[in-house]
Amino acid sequence: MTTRTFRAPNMLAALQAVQQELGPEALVVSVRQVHDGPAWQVWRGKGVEVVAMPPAGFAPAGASGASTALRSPTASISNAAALAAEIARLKARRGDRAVPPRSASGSTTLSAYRQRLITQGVEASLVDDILGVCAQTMGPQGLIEDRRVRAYLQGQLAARLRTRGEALLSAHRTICLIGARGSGKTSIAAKLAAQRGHGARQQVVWICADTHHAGAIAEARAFSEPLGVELRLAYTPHELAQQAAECSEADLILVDTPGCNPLREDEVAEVGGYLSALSNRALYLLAPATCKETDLHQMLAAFAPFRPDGAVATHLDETTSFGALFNFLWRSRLPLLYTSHGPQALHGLQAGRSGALARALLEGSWKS
Ligand SMILES: Nc1nc2c(ncn2[C@@H]2O[C@H](COP(=O)(O)OP(=O)(O)OP(=O)(O)O)[C@@H](O)[C@H]2O)c(=O)[nH]1
Ligand SMILES: [Mg+2]
Repeated sequence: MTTRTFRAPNMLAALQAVQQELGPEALVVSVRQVHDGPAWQVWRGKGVEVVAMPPAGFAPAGASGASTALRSPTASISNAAALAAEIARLKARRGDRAVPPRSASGSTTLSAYRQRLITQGVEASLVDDILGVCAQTMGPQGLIEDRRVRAYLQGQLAARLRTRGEALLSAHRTICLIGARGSGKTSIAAKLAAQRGHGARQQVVWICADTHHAGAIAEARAFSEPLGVELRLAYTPHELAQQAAECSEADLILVDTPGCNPLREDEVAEVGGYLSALSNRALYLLAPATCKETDLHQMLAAFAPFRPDGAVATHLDETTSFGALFNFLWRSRLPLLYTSHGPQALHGLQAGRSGALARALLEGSWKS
């Protein structure tokens, strides 16, 4: 009887093609790895070739694009379960990850998502891990449904991130904001003051420790006064400790620090001096989504001895690329505490949601 040859990027896809062409009763006569063929070079330059025969009395549904060849059987695999076992054996021997299959339409569903995530800048090895798990878990039918694949990938990406619940966040009584110049420290102080003071009617005190840079005090005043938030100034770490001690009744103390270049020891030491002055404080590291990943790690490394509690992602509305931020949070294991997506003091602050960042990676834009 005539055998037919099916080539695909992986075993599951090959099996799916066999079943589509020859029906579920098809007889698989051989399976082998192949190393050529441009269709799957996007993955690893390897693919799978399955030779199968239609069952007795099989009537083909119509013409197909698959190549046909006469072959003698090279293996005695006669059903899908046996093939699956053979697949597992071959994979284990090869030490390879599962490779996403092609959809029936010919376009590679997971390949498109891979391209999207790589373009976003997500670490390639992580992308391949997630897609491999997706391919194995969802099966050929599930992979054809874009909606399901997307939801699955979003869940997998989100699972790589850590966040803190609202209850834990509201338990932070003294919050120090640190970060590069322009990263959004003062804006986050204003947003938190608005949310917790204006919104939740808590007593908020704003301590401005950024007292040496031109305009910083005036800016702090411009934000705090309309919000009815008490503003205090700290010119030295000692003054900061005193000011904080005097506000022991406040529900929330916000400490805005000077912008810092992590490559400048003197600047790190200056901010570090303020942080050391407070014994019981939460430390929020500002992480602009517009920053390179290495810059974010540099900042974290500079302040690691002060044990940051988490990151506040800012400027999310100013980019279409979220891979650097994602990689940083994933690699550092730093919880995403808050997100900011706008310059306005009263808007654009949300508790960190891993799903929202995962979604931004897949959609290329931030949705509040
Ligand atoms: N679009 C957008 N703009 C933001 C966001 N956060 C802050 N900004 C703007 O970015 C600029 C810098 O923000 P600041 O809050 O002053 O930053 P900073 O870290 O206090 O800066 P320095 O005090 O100079 O170190 C301001 O114009 C803000 O309005 C955000 O999430 N989205
Ligand atoms: Mg500032």
